[in-house]
Amino acid sequence: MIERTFVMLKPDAIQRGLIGAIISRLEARGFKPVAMKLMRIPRELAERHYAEHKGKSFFPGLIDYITSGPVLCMVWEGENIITVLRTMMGKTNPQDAAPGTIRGDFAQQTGRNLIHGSDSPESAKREIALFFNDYELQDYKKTIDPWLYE
Ligand code: D4T
Repeated sequence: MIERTFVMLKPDAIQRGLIGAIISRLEARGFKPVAMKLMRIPRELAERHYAEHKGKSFFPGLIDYITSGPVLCMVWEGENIITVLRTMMGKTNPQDAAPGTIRGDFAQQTGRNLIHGSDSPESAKREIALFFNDYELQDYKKTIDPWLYE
């Protein structure tokens, strides 16, 4: 099934100059960008995005980190992308992430794990609505689509 997912390159990805390296993996896989914007997340929005973690010991550090600099917020589309992207990202703790995954190739610690991707269709819907207006989401065909999907 063709799905959409919310993807965020976190401040460490921007600071380390890894935007291109990470995005090129998604493009090469055949996924389609639907929306992108570089932004500094207001604290209140960060707290809503990570609401499920409120009260946990790492929550304040997580909010400080995610609001510490610009992030690249994106929506990407593709076949079963929610699960496939999570696989491409690797485990939350980069030390457990397999080589060949984004975290397994580029990151070292959970608190600096470069990328966020929605973990379910419900999260994707909620997170896309949190960060984007409808008019910012592009519906378009690519001529290469028949070479990706039979
Ligand atoms: P995100 O949501 O950023 O894509 O990460 P994951 O989906 O892979 O992991 P998560 O929701 O369990 O954690 C969200 C966020 O919190 C940070 N974190 C997490 C942390 O700093 N310390 C911790 O012990 C955990 C579990 C990292 C990702």
